[in-house]
Amino acid sequence: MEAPPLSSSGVASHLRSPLLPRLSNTGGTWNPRKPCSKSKKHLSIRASSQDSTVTLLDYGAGNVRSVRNAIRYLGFDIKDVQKPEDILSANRLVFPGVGAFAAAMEVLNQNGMADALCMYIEKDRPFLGICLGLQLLFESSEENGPVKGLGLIPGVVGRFDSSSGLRVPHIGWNTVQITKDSGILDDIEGQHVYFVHSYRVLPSDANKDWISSTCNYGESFISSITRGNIHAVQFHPEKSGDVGLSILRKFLNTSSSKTKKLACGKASKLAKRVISCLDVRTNDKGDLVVTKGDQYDVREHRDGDEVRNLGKPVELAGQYYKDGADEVSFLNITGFRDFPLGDLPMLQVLRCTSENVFVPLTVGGGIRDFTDGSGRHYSSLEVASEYFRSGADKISIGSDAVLTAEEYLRTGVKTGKSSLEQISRVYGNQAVVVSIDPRRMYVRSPDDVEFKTVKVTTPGPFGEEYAWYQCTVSGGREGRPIGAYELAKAVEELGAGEILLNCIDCDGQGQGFDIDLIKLISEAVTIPVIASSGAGAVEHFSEVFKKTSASAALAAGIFHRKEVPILSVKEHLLQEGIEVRIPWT
Ligand code: 1PR
Repeated sequence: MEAPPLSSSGVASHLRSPLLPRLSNTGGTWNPRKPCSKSKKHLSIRASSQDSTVTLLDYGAGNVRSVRNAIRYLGFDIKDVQKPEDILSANRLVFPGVGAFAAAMEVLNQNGMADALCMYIEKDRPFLGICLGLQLLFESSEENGPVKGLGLIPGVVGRFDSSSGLRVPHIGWNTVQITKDSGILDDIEGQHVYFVHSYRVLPSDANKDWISSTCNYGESFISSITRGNIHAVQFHPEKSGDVGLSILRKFLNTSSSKTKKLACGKASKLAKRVISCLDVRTNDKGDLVVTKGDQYDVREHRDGDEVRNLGKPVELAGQYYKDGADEVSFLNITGFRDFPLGDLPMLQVLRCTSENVFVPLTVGGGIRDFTDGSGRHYSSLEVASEYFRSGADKISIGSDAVLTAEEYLRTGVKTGKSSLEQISRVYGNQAVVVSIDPRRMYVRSPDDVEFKTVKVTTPGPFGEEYAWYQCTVSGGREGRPIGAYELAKAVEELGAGEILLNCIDCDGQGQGFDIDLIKLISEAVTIPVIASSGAGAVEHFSEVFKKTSASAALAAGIFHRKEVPILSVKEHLLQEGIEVRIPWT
């Protein structure tokens, strides 16, 4: 099957919700300058009587499964918007905007959705916009623009300024300053909520009456708006654990007895994240299990050389969520040789996990173009789309990104055709992680290699004072002619939103992170870097955050072997003066 072509919006037609094909059949063309309120007269508000039903506006450009799951988890049914009248008859409308601004406006402007939305909001009907669902309410966006928005609130959506070293996208758990009573954000002062975005709106005199909270990230930006029954938030309540569920619960108006009162928190800024990683593969009996290697070797080397089995992926992910993990990552470690869409259990793992885990989920392994035995072609975009549809918030690309970066460095040309470029264009770079699997290579002098070296803290076996970090593919099986430094810089240019930085030498050793490597990479790029490999004690986490600019630390074995609970890691970090999210219990 050939991948369907991208539309002018950049949204592949196969990614769209059932709404989209019908909309595109109207023959309407998108006019970015078209105001949203031309043909309102024939529309009328008609409230539905179904109280337990939430109407969801999903225009099909990304993962709204998490929002669906959170709404269902809170005991509500979902009615999908199929036509503008469904917006007007909604009792409560949730608009979890995802993807790019222009693509969203294109869809909304077709077939009167934008008009219906404006009318619904102007009539003060209960509305909750999330992320892009907030930004679209403003006048215009600079994202691939200028592009006109719904124009209901004065203000322009602009990109965070990374010129002075601010890491963009703004990914992670940050706090908000409440500026007015909104009814739904009462409990979140001093608590962390999850943000993931590169664009934001600044407060101004013209929009100040709408603002209910601001957030500080390099500058103060609008994190929520409220007027009457109209609410919109820049962060993701559906990914903000119990704090986020409490916001959704309040919006959905469940009885107050069910609403837990959150303790007032002390959070004040962007938290360093602690991520739990589950390396997943099929064992020799054909079961999908969580495994863990020593320097990437996952076999026991006794009892028949079996794949180490550390538990069931869905159960472990659920446990880590309860224990306070800020994110959960699944790495399908044999994805490089198996076709991931053939790996239905992995998709099922994502679906089941996302029903009960309300923090971000990343999935990696095997994301690349693929032609199966019968000659059928699958694009990497299709593979990623299936992962997003199944509940992933971010996808992680390993081997394929190495080959893409090599090609880019050789030719100097961005083809736009690589997995990395295509997925980040359609889903946004905040949804694309590049996973690097480097191996330390000692050298006597930086002149010995063409790649960037570091002066190592501990000299090599023959007294070598320098090392470069060689990238590998296929789960560390093949070394490539590119260094981690060169790769990191190249993939940032190609559209990666985050780097997951492993180290084969440290993996599973419990001796601490490779500080030399993490310092090198986190200072080379302006996107967030996740330090990975080697955690064996709580002190290793504080060390990596104090000595490097890593935004997050990922660990596997220490948690799987139950050596240290996630909460103990966080309490230690707090004692060391490092801000972390303490989940509400
Ligand atoms: O190349 O796009 O198919 O992606 C494959 C993905 O699977 C990559 O992200 C790669 O890192 C991962 N992978 C491949 N083989 C292995 C293996 O272990 N044999 N796992 C593997 C890598 C590394 C970490 C690990 C940390 C923390 N695992 O994610 O969890 O090192 O471990 P620790 O805290 O116990 O030290 P593609």
